Amino acid sequence: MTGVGRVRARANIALAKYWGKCDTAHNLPAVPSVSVTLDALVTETEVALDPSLDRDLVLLQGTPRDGPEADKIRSLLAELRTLSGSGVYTRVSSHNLFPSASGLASSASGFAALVAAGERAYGLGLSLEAQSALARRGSASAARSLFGGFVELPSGVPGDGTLAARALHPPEHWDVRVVIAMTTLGAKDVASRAGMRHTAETSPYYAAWLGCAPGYAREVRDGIAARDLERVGRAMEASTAAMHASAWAAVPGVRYFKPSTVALLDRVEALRREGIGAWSTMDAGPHVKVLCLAADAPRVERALRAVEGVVELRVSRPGPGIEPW
Ligand code: 2P0
Repeated sequence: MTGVGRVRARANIALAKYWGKCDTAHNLPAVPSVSVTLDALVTETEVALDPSLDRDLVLLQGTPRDGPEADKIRSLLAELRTLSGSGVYTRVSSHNLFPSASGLASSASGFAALVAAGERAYGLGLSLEAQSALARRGSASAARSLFGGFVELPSGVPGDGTLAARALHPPEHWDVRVVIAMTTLGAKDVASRAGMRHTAETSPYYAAWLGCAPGYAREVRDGIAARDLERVGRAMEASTAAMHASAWAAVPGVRYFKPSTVALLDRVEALRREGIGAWSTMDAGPHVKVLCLAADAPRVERALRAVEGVVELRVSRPGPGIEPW
């Protein structure tokens, strides 16, 4: 047993979206998703075994936490403890180097870093695939953050808890950028998990979402393999729109848009009319992420910075998977 694990993980952005589960108990996605891991959105986590503790101590951004988020963390640590046969609790300290819980996928990098640091602390020597399957139980999108570059998480089969993400291409496969335009730095109103559950339970468009999502994921995957930005961009925008339409049609509606969100989506369309290959996506929050070629990123960044309501911008290249620090 090594006693301490320190891991850096990065958030990822889904180019084809996950929204809805086919098995809530195992946290299995109902649709396949495809993502790119983002170099610029980093979480650093340390897990240290501490024989003096009688429960896991969870510090997020330096502050001790309890409540549902800490419970999810403790339940993953309990899994790792069971696998190790150890009875020793841990002190967990995790820092997001970007705004948390506002639609920037902090749960993805957070749970990926937690599982990877925890399995090192307990000296388990788990495969990346096994770590990905464990991280998925914390947050399905976290399964993808174990890997760098372009990553796929297939849809689940109810009852099969082994589902993991897999790497499709390394970061250097394609020199694209994701320009992240943040429209607020606060936490979002409706957490992803609650939003997708409510969509599945009440939206008349949820069935339509389940019907179209696998085709968009295939198109995104094939477009990435061919480095075809327009093909990826069209399918990504369609996936985003279908996901959000299903949520919006829930009763009552789950709507993540702010006025500045719509202004950004309009600006991206206008950029295309100006001849720039820029394509937008959104997650469970009001920010807009724009996929473009590296050479166009400065122009895209300038254009988005001028949109009213944009409070911060980051430009990210495809990033690596988990790494020790
Ligand atoms: C995604 N999102 O594919 C989609 C697109 C948000 C919109 O995965 O319930 O935190 O913990 O598995 O992974 C966010 O949902 O949800 C998410 P749970 P998660 O990136």
